[in-house]
Amino acid sequence: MDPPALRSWTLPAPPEEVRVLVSGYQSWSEAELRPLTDLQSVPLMRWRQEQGHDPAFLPSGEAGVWRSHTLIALVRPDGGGWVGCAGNAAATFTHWEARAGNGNVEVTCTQEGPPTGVAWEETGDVIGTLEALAARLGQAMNARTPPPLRVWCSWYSYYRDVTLEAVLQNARLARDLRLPFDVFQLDDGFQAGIGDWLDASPGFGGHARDLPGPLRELGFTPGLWLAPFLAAPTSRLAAEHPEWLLRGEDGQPLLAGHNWGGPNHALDTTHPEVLTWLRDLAATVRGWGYPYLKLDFLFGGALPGVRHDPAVSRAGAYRMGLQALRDGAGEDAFLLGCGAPLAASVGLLDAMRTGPDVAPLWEEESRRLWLGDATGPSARNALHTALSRWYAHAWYQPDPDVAIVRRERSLLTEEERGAVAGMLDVIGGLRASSDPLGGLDGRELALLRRCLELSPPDRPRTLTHSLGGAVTHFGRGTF
Ligand code: 9PG
Repeated sequence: MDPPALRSWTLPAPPEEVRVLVSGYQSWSEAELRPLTDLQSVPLMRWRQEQGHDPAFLPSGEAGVWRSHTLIALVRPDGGGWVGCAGNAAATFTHWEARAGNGNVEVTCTQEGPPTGVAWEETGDVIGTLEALAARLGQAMNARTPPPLRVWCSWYSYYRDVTLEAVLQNARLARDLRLPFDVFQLDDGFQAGIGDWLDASPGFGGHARDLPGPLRELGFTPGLWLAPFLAAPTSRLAAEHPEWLLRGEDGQPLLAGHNWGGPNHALDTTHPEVLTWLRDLAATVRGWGYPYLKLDFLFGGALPGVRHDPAVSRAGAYRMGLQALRDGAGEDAFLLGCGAPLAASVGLLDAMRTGPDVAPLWEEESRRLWLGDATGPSARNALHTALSRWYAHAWYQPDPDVAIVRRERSLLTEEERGAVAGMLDVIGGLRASSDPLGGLDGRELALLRRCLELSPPDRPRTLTHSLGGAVTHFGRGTF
């Protein structure tokens, strides 16, 4: 049952003239300026719902109804409109719904967790108002915005077949080519299982603790990927500590999405032993020599479920888990979130993936059309989503995901690869690449160097967007 409306407003605007900007729940969720009368995608498959949405506040499936987390903007053709934004997200999820009415638009705001203040403003300048309200939330939650970093990540070239030697080979090449990376980050594939982070996968050809030494010698900061709130049903973690798993009303461990060829469970981050485990895990990998952690699939810590401490809200439970990881990794660790509730992470993470995964192709609409899933990996989805969340600069360093400059094993055209570089420059935040550096020719390397240039973010001048033509006017660029 839906919670009661906290407040509602009737906007005197014809729905067919209004566009809606939603923020989306977590990193991979849909977030773009769209005509209000369009249909907000809702995935047909249940396991996709958990991975892209808040399962307790799914899109309605009705055309003309848009649901958003934390903030929402309704934009008139003249650029003015209405903006709503939560004042704080540390213990409370704030849900917005905009509904096309008969000659007007109905907006309702509900909250899950202890009630907190929300701002609602009519404005002639949606861009400025949204930025100001998002910045206020950032201040209220002590946002961390350290300088951005340039990262090489193993995922989008080696995927789960990554080896210790492949990462070192790329790091040696980066050093020889004087590519300006700060961090070399090992992604998924090194570990024995999801949850079993301390044991090596036989295919990795070594142990993750053996990588930081040589990486340091080559001049790079070592980075490591973890999905610390998940546990595969086949993991040693789940077998040894079934009482740590987050459960549903029926007492069964909850389904926390479906990846790596099977379902996953999530940890109950209000359980004192889980908090100790998370703190020790982060301290252990920090001790191996990793001060940069990419913490992925974090939505698992905020799923609706029956918790050890039932008095803690979902946002509160999620932050208890994050705080344990922060305590273990240390104040000076650089923590990047991914697949993470966006606003509930402010103050505990240094950077955040603000879009779905990149892929070596521009656009892939079949998932949206056939499966109702707007969160599919593509360069266009990743960049447009990150652009549509430009205000997140006040919350942490945005991570728009890696640039792909290689021409081999990529469907991106010359023009699209150039557009990626231009959009990254507009977005600001982290800069990352995953291309195998050995295969790049002079032109590709030149483009990579361009993509790695750190630049301050632009702010949009107008919020113009056409999905078909992939047009967004932001600051300097038109793409
Ligand atoms: C490692 C990868 C990389 C990548 C992350 C994340 O919705 N999904 O089904 C979905 C699956 C995987 C995924 C993103 C979304 O990728 O974003 O950078 O670290 O995990 O497994």
